[in-house]
Amino acid sequence: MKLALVGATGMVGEVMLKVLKERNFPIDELLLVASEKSIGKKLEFNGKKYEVIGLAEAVAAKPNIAIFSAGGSTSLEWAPKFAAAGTTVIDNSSAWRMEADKKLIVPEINAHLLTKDDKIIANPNCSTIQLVMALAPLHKKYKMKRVVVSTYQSVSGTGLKAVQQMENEMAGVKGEMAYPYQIHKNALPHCDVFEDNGYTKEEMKLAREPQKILDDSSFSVTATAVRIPTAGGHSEAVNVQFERDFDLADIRRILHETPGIVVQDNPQTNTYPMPIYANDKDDVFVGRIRRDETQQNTLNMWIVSDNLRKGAATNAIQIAEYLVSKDLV
Ligand code: 11C
Repeated sequence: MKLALVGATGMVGEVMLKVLKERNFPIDELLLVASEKSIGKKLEFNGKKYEVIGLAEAVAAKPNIAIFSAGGSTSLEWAPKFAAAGTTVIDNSSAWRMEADKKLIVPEINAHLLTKDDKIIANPNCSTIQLVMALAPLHKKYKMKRVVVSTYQSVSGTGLKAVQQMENEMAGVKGEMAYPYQIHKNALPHCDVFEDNGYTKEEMKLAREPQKILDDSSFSVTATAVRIPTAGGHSEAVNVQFERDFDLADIRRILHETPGIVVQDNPQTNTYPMPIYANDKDDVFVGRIRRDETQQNTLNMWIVSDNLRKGAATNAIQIAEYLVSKDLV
């Protein structure tokens, strides 16, 4: 297995290396790839030093799989070049997600759709992944009508510059700004850029990606995405209206039995998911599970997950693991 990691020097790239090692992903040859300015840099993996190479050199090396975490424009330009060389690309950016001929994969939900012909596979947005992980098994049984989600997103979703902005502000040090306002002691109802309809791109990803992953356009999702001064993971307050009435104990049982979900829910002991617990873990944590008493067949819950792990690196590596296990690369 020849594996290329494109964007190896970035924040998600760093987590990718950690997760690859933890999961003992089978690698015979590892190519660490980044933009021009990082070529020649040395990175360590599994006790061995690797020199970072450029994209053209990596395409020429014809890896079996290339996991991209280098932003949309790099993916748009380079993923087709890797694909043309026979490499299967797993892309973390939003570049290909909504293309009709590209699959949008959360392995626990729809990896079975993948074939040898899928040469560019899209990894969903981090806030979408944790949302659909909890919604998918509930939808199967009770059929969703409408979802209202409000997110509380980690600065790590924006990248290193944003983490540094928060740390500088906490230390009272002046520095570069990743956001239009301070993030320390603040909440910004603004994740990613604004679109013409008044929603942000992040909100529209939440509104559109779940239908594609669940292969069902019969339900709708509306979102408000908010950036908060935390670094450990994204949190989501989720209100779900179902077609059918449900039993709360059954909702808990379904979530409890779903691989990748951990239920943390006990008001008596102040037990609920938080980024400080989800940080550096692969699971999606669900709590505050309760009936919406103002509307029929409606549930409220709180979902937290590490956006750099299940929301990015882990999900992409699980896709790679699936491809290897089914002999699709
Ligand atoms: C954030 N969800 O937290 C974003 C980061 O479309 O893959 C990932 C952006 C994307 O701001």
